Amino acid sequence: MQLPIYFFGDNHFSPFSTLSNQKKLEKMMEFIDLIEDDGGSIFIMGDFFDYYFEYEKNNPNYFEEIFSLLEKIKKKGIEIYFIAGNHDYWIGNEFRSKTNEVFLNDQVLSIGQKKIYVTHGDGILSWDKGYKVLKFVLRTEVFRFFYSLLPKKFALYIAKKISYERKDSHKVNQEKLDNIHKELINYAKSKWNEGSDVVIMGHYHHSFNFNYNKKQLIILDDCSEQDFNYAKYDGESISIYSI
Ligand SMILES: [Mn+2]
Repeated sequence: MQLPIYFFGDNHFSPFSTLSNQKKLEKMMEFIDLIEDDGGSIFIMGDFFDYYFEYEKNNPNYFEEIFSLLEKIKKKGIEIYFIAGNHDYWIGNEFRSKTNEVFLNDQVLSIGQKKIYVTHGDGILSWDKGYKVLKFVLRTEVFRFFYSLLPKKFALYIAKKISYERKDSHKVNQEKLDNIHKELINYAKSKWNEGSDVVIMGHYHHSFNFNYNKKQLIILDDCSEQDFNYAKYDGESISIYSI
């Protein structure tokens, strides 16, 4: 993996052609223009797509524009890595071919001076026990097989419903937010104890940066129409930016 590494995610590109999608795509192009001279790698932290399910054949091309952008990025010599989020773990060979490498599970990057633990961030909170079971079921090959038998239109309808409800769940009050941070800091501590210096995640759609004894927990905000949030790791330190 080439340095510098740019981490971002939660773009939630929709399979439906919308104005919001277009604006997000323009923001992402702005970001690519900014970094392309330095080369390096982009590390997409999951939920890049709001809904993604790749069929074995006759795949609908909902994401043609995004795929061609990824191809352009790769041609510029920038490497592309991707870790699956809860909205886009049904990736397949077509998406893989646009990237350098795709990860379905958490990763530890040992490049430069720091060890970086990368996770999308879902399934960590202790009160999310039901979701942890669901996460396991949704990721099985059996589920994937039966889901792929559904008419594509119907599958898309389900996806729209799920996506809408999940978005709503991101609206939380300060007390809930404090509790979430407490749990995520504890989670980060367990990774720091295993030797990682930085724990980086997305998923929670807000920005949080916690430093403790030279160790760091970074929660990246999403990449919306207005703001493209990212972290840059140059091999020595990791900093957070927004454009
Ligand atoms: Mn997520």
